[in-house]
Amino acid sequence: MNKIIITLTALLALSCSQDKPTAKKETETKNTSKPNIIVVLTDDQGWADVGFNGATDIPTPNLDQMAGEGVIFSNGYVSHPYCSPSRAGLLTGRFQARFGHDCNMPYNTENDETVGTPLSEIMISEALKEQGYRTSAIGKWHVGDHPSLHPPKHGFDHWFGFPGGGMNYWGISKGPLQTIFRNGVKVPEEELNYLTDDFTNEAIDFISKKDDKPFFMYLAYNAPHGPDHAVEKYLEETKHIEYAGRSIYGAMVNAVDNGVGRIDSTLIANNLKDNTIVVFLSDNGGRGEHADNRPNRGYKGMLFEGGIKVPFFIRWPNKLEGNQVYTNMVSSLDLFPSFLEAAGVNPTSQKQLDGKSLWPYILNENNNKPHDLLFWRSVGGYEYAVRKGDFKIYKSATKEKTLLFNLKTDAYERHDIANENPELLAELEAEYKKWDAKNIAPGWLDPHIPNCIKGQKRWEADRKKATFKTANKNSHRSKR
Ligand SMILES: [Ca+2]
Repeated sequence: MNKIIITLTALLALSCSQDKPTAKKETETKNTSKPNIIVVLTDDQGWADVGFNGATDIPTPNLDQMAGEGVIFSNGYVSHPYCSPSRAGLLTGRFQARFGHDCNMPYNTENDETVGTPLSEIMISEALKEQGYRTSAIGKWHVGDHPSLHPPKHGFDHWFGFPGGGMNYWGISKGPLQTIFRNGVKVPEEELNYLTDDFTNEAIDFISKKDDKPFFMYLAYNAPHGPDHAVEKYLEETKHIEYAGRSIYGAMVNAVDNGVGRIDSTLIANNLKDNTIVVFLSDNGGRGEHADNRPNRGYKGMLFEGGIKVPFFIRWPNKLEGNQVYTNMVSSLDLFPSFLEAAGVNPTSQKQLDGKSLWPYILNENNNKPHDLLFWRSVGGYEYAVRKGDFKIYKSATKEKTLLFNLKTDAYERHDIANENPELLAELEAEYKKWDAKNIAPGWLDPHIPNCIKGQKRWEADRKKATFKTANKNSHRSKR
């Protein structure tokens, strides 16, 4: 057995709370036919906010079961620490800096067709459509506000969701970016109950349609991104969490888990489970409040591990054995070439792709690492990071320094070893420059830089406040 594949213990022999029909293998689609593909993307979910990564407070029984039936990535990264650019990378299979998609779309203006992932970029949906797939995008879009950049223009046959970066969970319309559309037509608000459930229902409808074609579904829940809205059914599941904010956040995660479980039951009921690839991941590290990124430092927006390392698994019963953890680093950019290969296309035929097909690695056919190096660039290099093996540099704007960490001995990135290792620092800086030479400047800017500066100032002020001595010091002492 490959030493980098570790068989999971009973930890992952987790039971599922749902009753599921037993799959009848003999009626399954033949192994040789093109697999269906579902990407479940969550929004701002922390690394440790799933049971399969150690959460003990938020119940995610369905995700845990499915992760246990596939391969969990313990060093799974996205290509950007926040929403829009990360999605642009995932959907195109390219470092989004290649086409200047370094920032979220500006919030305060009406954006035109020049702001977002341009149509000249090929998305997974388009490549799979060429291979005979029917394609669906459900949930949050956020890679192009303008109608000329919406999912139907990027190769999706079916679209149900909202164009912008966030929205209330009740489906109440507020301008064109926060309105639920189905194939470009506004969905009446009375048809919507709770978006997480609404997205699940739409996904089940799409999967259940009888069709000879295989399908590709990009199911991008906006949960557990703010605003913090939940319904009683899910709040009931997290009522043991005493910290109210996390109990609501946990309910939002539980709603996703419930949805994914219902989708899995649908796959089983339609004899599709064995030949359907299901990938689950978050679009970036957990949000600053209520999420848990431990054992990683930092959160969404930062290039510490907490901003870019995400809960991530892949399941394909026809090909992949379950109970595996793959520990080498992989990227969300690897999904596009992996899907192409699964659909029977040589992934190297698409020269623009930056990722690698993961099948040879996770099927134990190739014992090398998929990546020697991974790179991150935020807002045109305002911050950047490079990971090579166990080492990582992080040019942190807020810390005003390029930090160097050994992730093998210091998973939490507590000890900056840059000063003691100038040669290694210089080597990784040179790798960044070489990689960045192929990128272009950001096509537009967002408020990330002022937000980072504000966040750092608030952090410093809070810590300083903690040192203020109060006049009651002596009286407090005398009481003891
Ligand atoms: Ca996000």
